[in-house]
Amino acid sequence: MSEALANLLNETRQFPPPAELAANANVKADAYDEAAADRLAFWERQAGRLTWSQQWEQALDWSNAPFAKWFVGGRLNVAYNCLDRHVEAGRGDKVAIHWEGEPGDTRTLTYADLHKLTCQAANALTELGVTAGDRVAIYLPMIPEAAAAMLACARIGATHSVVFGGFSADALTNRIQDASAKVVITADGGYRRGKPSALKPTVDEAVAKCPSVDHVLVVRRTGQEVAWSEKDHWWHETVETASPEHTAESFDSEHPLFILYTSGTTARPKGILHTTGGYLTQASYTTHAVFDLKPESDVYWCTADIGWVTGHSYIVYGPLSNGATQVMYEGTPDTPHKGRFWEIVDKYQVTILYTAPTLIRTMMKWGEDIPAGYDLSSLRLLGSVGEPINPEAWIWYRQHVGRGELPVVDTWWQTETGAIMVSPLPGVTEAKPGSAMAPLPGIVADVVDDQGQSVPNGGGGYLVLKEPWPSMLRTVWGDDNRFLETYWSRFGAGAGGGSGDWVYFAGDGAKKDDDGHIWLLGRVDDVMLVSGHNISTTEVESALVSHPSVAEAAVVGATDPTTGQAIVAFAIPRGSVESGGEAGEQLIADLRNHVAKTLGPIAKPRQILLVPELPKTRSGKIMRRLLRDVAENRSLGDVTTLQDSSVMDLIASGMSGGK
Ligand code: 6R9
Repeated sequence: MSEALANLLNETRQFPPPAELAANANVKADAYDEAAADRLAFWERQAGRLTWSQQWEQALDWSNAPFAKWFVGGRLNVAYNCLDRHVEAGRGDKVAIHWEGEPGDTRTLTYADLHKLTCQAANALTELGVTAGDRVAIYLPMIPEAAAAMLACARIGATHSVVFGGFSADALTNRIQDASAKVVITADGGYRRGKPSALKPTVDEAVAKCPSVDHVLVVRRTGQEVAWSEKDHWWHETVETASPEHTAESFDSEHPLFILYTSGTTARPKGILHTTGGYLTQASYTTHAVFDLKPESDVYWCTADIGWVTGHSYIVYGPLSNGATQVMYEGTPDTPHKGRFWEIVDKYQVTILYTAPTLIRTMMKWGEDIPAGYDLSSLRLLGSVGEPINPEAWIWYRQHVGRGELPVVDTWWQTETGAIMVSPLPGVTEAKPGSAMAPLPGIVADVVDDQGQSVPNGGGGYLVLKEPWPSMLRTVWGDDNRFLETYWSRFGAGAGGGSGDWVYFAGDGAKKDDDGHIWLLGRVDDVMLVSGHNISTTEVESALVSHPSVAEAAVVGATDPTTGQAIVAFAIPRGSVESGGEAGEQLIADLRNHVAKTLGPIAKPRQILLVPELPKTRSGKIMRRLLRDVAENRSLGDVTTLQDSSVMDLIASGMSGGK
């Protein structure tokens, strides 16, 4: 067994919440005590924030662990909770979505508008033969119809499987087949990087191999030419002509709400199954607690795509169940110019912004002059999700987007957890840049060593969850064994030992600092073993990003005859930094010394390459596996999930001249 993670980074800055936010926060410090006193009663109170047509009898049935049932016997309709109840309470005229298309076209949908569209889509799907329990695949750009399609499925009890619009025909085919989807909802195309990008041909190719699909519903977005078959129906001829009257039926709390395939940086994607009552309870509560969302006054913007879990929980179900007004944007952050995001914040007076570290680091690379050119004074809270955020990127975000005063909530969670699990509370926590801090009220997380023992403060190991939570995945679609093996067989009862308690293995490395706060250190598969020490890629990357010349960095362990593995780093210089020729050589030497000085000599990279880009998944996570291939001079593995495959050519050509 290898050593626990070496604990290298020593970040001591700490930022208390602004006094006014703290005084008016939705959730205060007593929530932790309340939840600790009686966790299930706490979650029952949060479930009570929703409207149920039938009260549950039991908060949690864990008798068949790790297969959970939450709010047993309760019945509710998710779409009713996201739409009807706001309309019925007289808030139908409130804006639900300020939509901004990439070319600059806009639409405003009130709660009444979104309710109507959802009811029409529900009627149209029913007309196409979709009934409760059927699966519907959704392959759409970021347009309001995407939210309406998801809500329409929820409304009639069909289980949706959203597939990111950038995925290939093969990826779409596999996902449709795995779930035996009956209907696909798509569009002719969407706008990306300044031009229409087709979707329908990909669906045609996939559907040809998917006999389960009876119908394809097509939204007209770009007006591109499309091939047409007898399975195809235009959304505007089917949905928009359907009756807007639809009464939402209630479903069992454990009715399957959606399947979402994990981005799977390595293996075959897993269909993560989420159900109704528990999922909505936690998605809704965390939106209220972590973003301190005030539906009367806030304008919320989550920049994720609905093809990812962040889009499910924090564009659709969390914000809408809370009655929020939000911004939805179709396109890329640099179209038509690099200030597009800040222009949108300024235009809609966004108050809460939730984005990803990859975006923040890209903005760092482009330079602070860009956000400085816009009025960002409406913002009051900033969030981050998707990867560990390097302390320097956190500070940059707070400084250049948050005027040096806004709280930043670094939210750790996964497709599998369904909702945020470890995060500061913006009105309570004295946040440390780079730390997700502490499990939210009602969540029991810990960092354990190889034997599953809780590590002391200052120690490193694996992040685990020690008690079930309402929005937990219920299984891997069609593969209970994979569910058991992947998440529950590493520690605790599932490993055949321990006290009989079930322990969820998240697959992330983590450490506890001297105060017991949690720092995420990247996927366990990415950890490096250098001269017998487990070193996290995240810490070395954060040390590199803390150098004023570096915007972004990725670090991998490459086989080394003396040290077992050696650290190889890929770094993107900041916008104005000179990095060619001698200046580049000098910068590399400086960076190696900088890492050694920050983290200690054990972490000094053997080699650093200055590169213009890094390989990322389409959800913005760095694909270290491919960089390992480059560092070890292997031919590249599967590059199909890369956002931009030409990046690897750029990096490989830099490599031949390297070292
Ligand atoms: C929500 C989402 C999950 C993996 C997760 C971890 C990484 C997400 C993070 C974070 C450090 C954070 N991750 N948030 N790592 N700090 N705040 O991203 O879901 O796409 O399933 O990815 O993302 O490695 O295990 P998903």
